[in-house]
Amino acid sequence: MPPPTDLFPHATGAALKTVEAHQEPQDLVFYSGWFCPFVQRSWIALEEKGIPYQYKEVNPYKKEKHFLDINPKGLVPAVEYQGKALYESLVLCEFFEDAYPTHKPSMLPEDAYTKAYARIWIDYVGKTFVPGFMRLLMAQETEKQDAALAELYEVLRRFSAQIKGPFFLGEHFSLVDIAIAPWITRDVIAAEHRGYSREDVGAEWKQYAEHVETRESVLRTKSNQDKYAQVYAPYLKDEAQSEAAKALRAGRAIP
Ligand SMILES: N[C@@H](CCC(=O)N[C@@H](CS)C(=O)NCC(=O)O)C(=O)O
Repeated sequence: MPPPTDLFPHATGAALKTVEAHQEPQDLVFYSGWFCPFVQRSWIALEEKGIPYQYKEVNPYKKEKHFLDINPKGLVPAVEYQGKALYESLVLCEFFEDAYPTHKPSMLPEDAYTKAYARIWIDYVGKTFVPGFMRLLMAQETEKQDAALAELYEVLRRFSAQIKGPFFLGEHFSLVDIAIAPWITRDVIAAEHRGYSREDVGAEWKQYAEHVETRESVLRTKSNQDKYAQVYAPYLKDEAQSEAAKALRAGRAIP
């Protein structure tokens, strides 16, 4: 199965309009892959804050020298800010906060306790939810799929029990919501192929997911659903060759 960017080389739908609106050179160059949920996190943050950026589509699977010079891990998202390179989706989101303090709203709470609390749940999304979601898609035998689904429901129920509503921390759309939003956008794949349903997680989760997926910044960074389906096809057959898929298969943390 070819990597996603060979299947389809650029964003579609609402995300394409956003790409087209961000072609002018800027201090911040955003190296993106339209299909990537980690990219979508940083992209949502840029859109929320109205930060000027130049969008550049790269194929991270090609590991071209120019891109490896920017991110030695060879993964999107990455940025060049005034000629200096940075990467890692959540690090980038926090960098946007620090480098553009006048661009509101802030994605992290002011209060020190609440900020640390938010980071606990951001960490939970990255270390517990995202691998759980991928394991569910990659599971092949029925028993393994059932076990992965039951585990994902538990993971999401623990998260849901903390949702204040409409967003995780209440009225304030924050980095916790951004951290998980791309997988809410893509959970239809798990629904169509692995028996997942938002209702089965619980009413809080379903309502929360609806608030997050209809947030303007989430919609503006979303490509057409049929294109995501193509991207996930190799995961569903456990044939994906991304660094994340290889790490999960080997029982390692995703890079
Ligand atoms: N931990 C990284 C993960 C980024 C990541 O895995 N990006 C994928 C696309 S979704 C990638 O660039 N894959 C290329 C590869 O696996 O070779 C982050 O949060 O930015």
